[in-house]
Amino acid sequence: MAFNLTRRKFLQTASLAAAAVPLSKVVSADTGVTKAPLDAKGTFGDQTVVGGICEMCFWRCQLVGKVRDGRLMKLEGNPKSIDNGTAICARGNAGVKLLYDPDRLKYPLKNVGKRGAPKWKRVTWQEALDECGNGLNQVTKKYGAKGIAVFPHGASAKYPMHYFERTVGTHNVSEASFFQCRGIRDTAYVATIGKAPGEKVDMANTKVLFFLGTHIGENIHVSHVKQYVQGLQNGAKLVVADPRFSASAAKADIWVQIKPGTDTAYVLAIMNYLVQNNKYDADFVEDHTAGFDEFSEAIKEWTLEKAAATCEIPAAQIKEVAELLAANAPNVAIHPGRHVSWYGNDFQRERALGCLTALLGAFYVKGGWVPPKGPKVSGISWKKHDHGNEHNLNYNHEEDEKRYPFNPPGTPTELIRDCAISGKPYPIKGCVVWGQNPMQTIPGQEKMKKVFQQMDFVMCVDVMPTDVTLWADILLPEASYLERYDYIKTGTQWNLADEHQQFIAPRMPLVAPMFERKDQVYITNELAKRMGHAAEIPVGSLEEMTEKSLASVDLSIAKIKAEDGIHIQPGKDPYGLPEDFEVQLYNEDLADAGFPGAPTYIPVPEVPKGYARLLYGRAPVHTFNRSQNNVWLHNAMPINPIWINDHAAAKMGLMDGDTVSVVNSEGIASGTTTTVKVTPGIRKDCVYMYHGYGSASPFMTVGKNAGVDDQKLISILAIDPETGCSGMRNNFVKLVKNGKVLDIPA
Ligand SMILES: Nc1nc2c(c(=O)[nH]1)N[C@H]1C(S)=C(S)[C@@H](COP(=O)(O)OP(=O)(O)OC[C@H]3O[C@@H](n4cnc5c(=O)[nH]c(N)nc54)[C@H](O)[C@@H]3O)O[C@H]1N2
Ligand SMILES: Nc1nc2c(c(=O)[nH]1)N[C@H]1C(S)=C(S)[C@@H](COP(=O)(O)OP(=O)(O)OC[C@H]3O[C@@H](n4cnc5c(=O)[nH]c(N)nc54)[C@H](O)[C@@H]3O)O[C@H]1N2
Ligand code: SF4
Ligand SMILES: [Mo]
Repeated sequence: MAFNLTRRKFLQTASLAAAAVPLSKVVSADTGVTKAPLDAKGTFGDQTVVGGICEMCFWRCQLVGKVRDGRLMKLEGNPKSIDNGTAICARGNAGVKLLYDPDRLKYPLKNVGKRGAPKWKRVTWQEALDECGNGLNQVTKKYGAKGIAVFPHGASAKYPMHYFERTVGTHNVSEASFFQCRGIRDTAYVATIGKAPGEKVDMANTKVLFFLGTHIGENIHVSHVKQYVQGLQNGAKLVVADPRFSASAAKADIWVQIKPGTDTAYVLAIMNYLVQNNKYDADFVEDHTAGFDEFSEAIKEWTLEKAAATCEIPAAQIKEVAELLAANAPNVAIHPGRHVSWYGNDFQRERALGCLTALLGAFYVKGGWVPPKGPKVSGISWKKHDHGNEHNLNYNHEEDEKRYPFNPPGTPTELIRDCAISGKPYPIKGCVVWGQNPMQTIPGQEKMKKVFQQMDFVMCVDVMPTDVTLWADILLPEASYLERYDYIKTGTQWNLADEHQQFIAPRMPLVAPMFERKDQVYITNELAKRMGHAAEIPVGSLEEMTEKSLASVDLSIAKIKAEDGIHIQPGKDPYGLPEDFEVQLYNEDLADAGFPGAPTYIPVPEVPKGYARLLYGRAPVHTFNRSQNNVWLHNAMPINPIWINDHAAAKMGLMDGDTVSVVNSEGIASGTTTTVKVTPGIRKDCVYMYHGYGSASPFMTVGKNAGVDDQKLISILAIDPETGCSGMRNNFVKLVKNGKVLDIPA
C-alpha cells in the first residue's frame, strides 16, 4: 500500500516493472475462464500477434497478444514500443477478461420493457439498424438535427461523432473527456499560451515536480508513470498539494495538505512572492509575455500570510515551495493536471498554472513544459454537409456561446441537459450514447434520468451492459479494442531527452470478433444509409480507414506488420522556444468578456456543519466504471473504502473496516455500502473514495452494487463560468452506520 511504502522501496519496485502487475498474481486472482497452467511452455500462445493498442484506459499503450487457436491468452507490452515498452498496467493486463467477459454484449438488443428497467429482446442487425435509422429520422424531421444529442467517448466514438456533427449537423455533442475532465485545462491554457497543454511536462528530466491534486501512482498512464519515476530516480524534488495523502503525496519532499478548493490562492501567493522578490525570469517575461503590469498588480494582495490563512497551510511552506521553484528554474515541471473539473473555479486555477510556468521561464526547456514533436497522420472523416438553414447548423446556441465563451469543442453538458428537459430554446428528443456512461460520468444522476425519460428515441453502442445501457431503446454490441482496427497512436520516446524518435502504431485486431459484434464504421455507415447520407460515406471499413490514413505517411498495414506493429522514425529535438511564443499573463479577451483578466481566486462554498466534503479520484486498478465487471480487477479491489480522518472517526465511534453507507446534504443516499478506511492521511473536512464503483446495472454480475457510486452522491453542480464544465467537488456527505446517520465533527 502506498501509505506504508518508503520512497526508496517504491523506486526499487517501480524500476523493476514500472506499472506492470506480475502475471502470477493476475492469474491466481482469476475466477474466470482462462485455465492454462502457468509453467507449461508455449501456454501463452503459439503465436505472437502484433498491433494491439490498449484501451482499458485512454493512454493507448502498445501491445502484443499471445494467441493460441485464435484465442487471446495474454497481453504484453510491445517490446518495440518506445512509449510504454514492455510495461503495461494491471488494467492493460486484464483486457483479456474484458474480451471474454460472459456479461459482454453479444447481440443487438431491443428494449421491450421500460427505459431504466429494460426487458431485452434479441433482434437482428437489420431490425436494430432500421429502428435506429427510423427513430433518428423522426427526430430530425420534427426538430431538426439539433434535436439529437450525442454523448461519445473513446477511439470508437470518433467516426460516429463526426458523422453526427458534420454530416447530420447537430452541435449538441458532449464528450465526458472534456466537460467532466480536461476541457477547462485546455481552454484555460489556450487563453494563456495559445494551445492545449496535454500532460506534456518533461518529468524524466526535471529538477522539481509540482502537482496540484495530480495523483500519479493511482492515476496510472504507463509512460507518464515511467517519466515520473525517472524524474524521482534522478533526484527531482516533488511538491504535491493534496488534502489527502495520495500515492504522490506519499513520495513527496513537500506535501502541502491544502484546504479543498483553494489551490488558486496557493499558486497566486507563490507567483506574488516570485514577483515581489525579483525571483522570476525577467528575460522570459520581457520577451514572451503580455500584461505583466496588470497581472502583478492584480495578484499583489496575495501575501504568503493571506494564502496561508485561505488554504490552511503554513506561510513558511508556501515560501519554501516558491524558493525551491525559483532556485531550480527553468528546469521545473508545473503539471497542468488532467481531471480538472473540480469546484467551478477551475479555469482560474489552470490559468494560474500557465502563468506560474511563465514566471519560471519553464516553457520548451529541459524538465519544463515541452510539447514533443510527434508525427502527423491524416485521419479520414465525414465531410461537412451544407444544410443551408434546414438545421440551423451554425450554431443555434449563439446565446449559449455567449454564456460560456471559452467552452471546449462541443456543447457544455448542462446546456444540452437543460435544453432537453425544458424544451427551451428547442426540444432535444433523440439521443446517441457511444462509449460514454453518462449515468456515472455526469453529475446529477436524477437529472440525467429525466433527460433520457423525455427522449423519443435513445440508442446506445457499448461493449458492456453498464448503467447507461439500461436507458437505451436499442442497444448495439461493439467489437472491443482487441478485435478491431482503428485508432492510430502516434508519439515520441517516453523520456524525450535521450534520443529523438517518433512512432506510428495503428490499432490492429489481435483476434476476430465473436458473436454478432460489429465496429463503428459498419454501424455508422449503416445508419448513414438509413438517414439519407449514403453518398457521403467516406470509407467502407475500418481496415480501409486505417490503410488510407497510413498511406498519408507512406505506410501500409502490411509494412507496419512487417515492422512488428510499430513504425519508428527519427524525431525532432523537442526543446527550444518558438520565437513568437507568448503568454497572456493578463488576457484582454477574458477581461472584455467580463471575466478576470489575471488569474483570480474565487472561493467555494464552505462545508456545512456536521458534513464533510466528498472528494474522489482514481483507483489504480480500475478505469472509472468501465472495468468494474472485470473479474481480475474486481478481485484486486472489490470495493472503494471511504477515507476518513482518524480524529474525526474516533469522535464518531467509527473503526477501520466498519461498514457504512453515505448520504449527501440533499438527502440522496448511496443505496449501497462500503467500509471505512480510518487514516491520518486526510483532512478532517473531507472524505475520499475511488470513483466508478457501485454499478446499478443488474446485468453487470461482478460489478453490481460493489462499493459506493460517488456520482450518485454528486448532485450539486458547480458550473465553471468561463467554460460551462461541471465542477463536482462541492458536495457534502455524512456517513450512516447501522441505520444511524453520523455527524462528521469539525
Ligand atoms: N464523479 C466523477 N465523475 C467523473 C470522474 C470522476 O472522477 N468522478 N471523472 C471524469 C473523467 S476524468 C472522465 S475522462 C470521464 C469518463 O467518462 P466515461 O468515458 O463515460 O467513463 P466510463 O465509465 O469509462 O464509460 C465509458 C463507457 O464506454 C463503454 N466502452 C468501453 N469500451 C468501449 C468500446 O470499445 N466501444 C464502446 N462503444 N463502448 C465502450 C463502457 O462499457 C462504458 O459504458 O468521467 C468523468 N466523470
Ligand atoms: N488507474 C487509473 N488511472 C487513470 C484513470 C483511471 O480511470 N484509472 N483515468 C485517467 C484519466 S481520464 C484522468 S482525467 C486522470 C485523472 O487523474 P488526475 O488528473 O491526477 O486527477 P485529480 O482529480 O487531479 O486527482 C485526484 C486527487 O485530487 C485530490 N484533490 C481533491 N480536491 C483537491 C483540491 O482541492 N486541491 C488539490 N490540490 N487536490 C485535491 C484528491 O485527494 C486526489 O488525490 O487519471 C487517468 N489515469
Ligand atoms: S495505462 Fe494501462 S490501461 Fe491505460 S492504455 Fe496503458 S496499459 Fe492500458
Ligand atoms: Mo479524464
